[in-house]
Amino acid sequence: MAYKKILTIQDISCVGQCSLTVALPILSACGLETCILPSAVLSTHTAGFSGFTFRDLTDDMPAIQAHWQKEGIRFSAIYTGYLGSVKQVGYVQSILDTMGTEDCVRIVDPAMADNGKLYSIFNDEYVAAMRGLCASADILLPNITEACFLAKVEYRETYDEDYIRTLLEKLAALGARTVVLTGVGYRPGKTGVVVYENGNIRYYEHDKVSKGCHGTGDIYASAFTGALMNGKEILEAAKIAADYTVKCIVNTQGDESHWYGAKFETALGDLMAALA
Ligand code: PXL
Repeated sequence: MAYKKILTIQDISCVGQCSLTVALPILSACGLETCILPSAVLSTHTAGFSGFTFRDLTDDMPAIQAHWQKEGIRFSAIYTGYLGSVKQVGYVQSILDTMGTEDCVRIVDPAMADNGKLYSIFNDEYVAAMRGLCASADILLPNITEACFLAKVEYRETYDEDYIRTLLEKLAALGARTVVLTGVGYRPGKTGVVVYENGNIRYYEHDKVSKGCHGTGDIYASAFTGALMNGKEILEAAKIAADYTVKCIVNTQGDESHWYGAKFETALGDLMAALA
């Protein structure tokens, strides 16, 4: 495989096992040179800790991009996650549109919501900005809550295949070529991932671990990007990422002191083996 340089844009939560502290090691383990653009620096993530600090890095972005442009730096993939502000979404859109190689894959994880609710720092204005970013994505990687906010569809805990198809059609209309929708389960004890392209739906069902963990969306998106950039076909990459994420959650079960994230390091060997 040709050596690939990829860029990931998301926050640094110094403690909490999410975003860049997850993406960087996972992508490196997948054999990819991983460049980062931190969207913000937080003392911890925002889901369960209180009193966290938040340093927004929006205003640093144009100069960083300009320097990379001057150096002729280009990326084979650009993968975005949790961003810091509405204004920043515009800068990230410019990076997606201009900083890729000719065959660059643009992956947007609209990391902003879960379990029917937006994360604490986000609002409707941010959701509207995210809708714009979807148009620059080759692959959009939402969970069902994010998909509902983006597509303006009512969030439901239980649903059928027609509901999911409508959701996917509305999401695709925002402009992404492919949608990979996570956390789709039609039966008790099961969940899965749906790949939607050109009106076609493919589905990978797997076991649902009863108690989920924070940060698993970031683990999933990072492993998916790593597998895809190792030449795996989209559904195969979606499966590899799902199996890896399930292992990370299983390996974290029962450790109450580790409520804030998943022990993704413990299963990196399995991920690397799946790519070999
Ligand atoms: O895992 C998503 C995520 C990323 N970054 C920060 C978060 C969260 C989820 O809550 O708070 C700062």
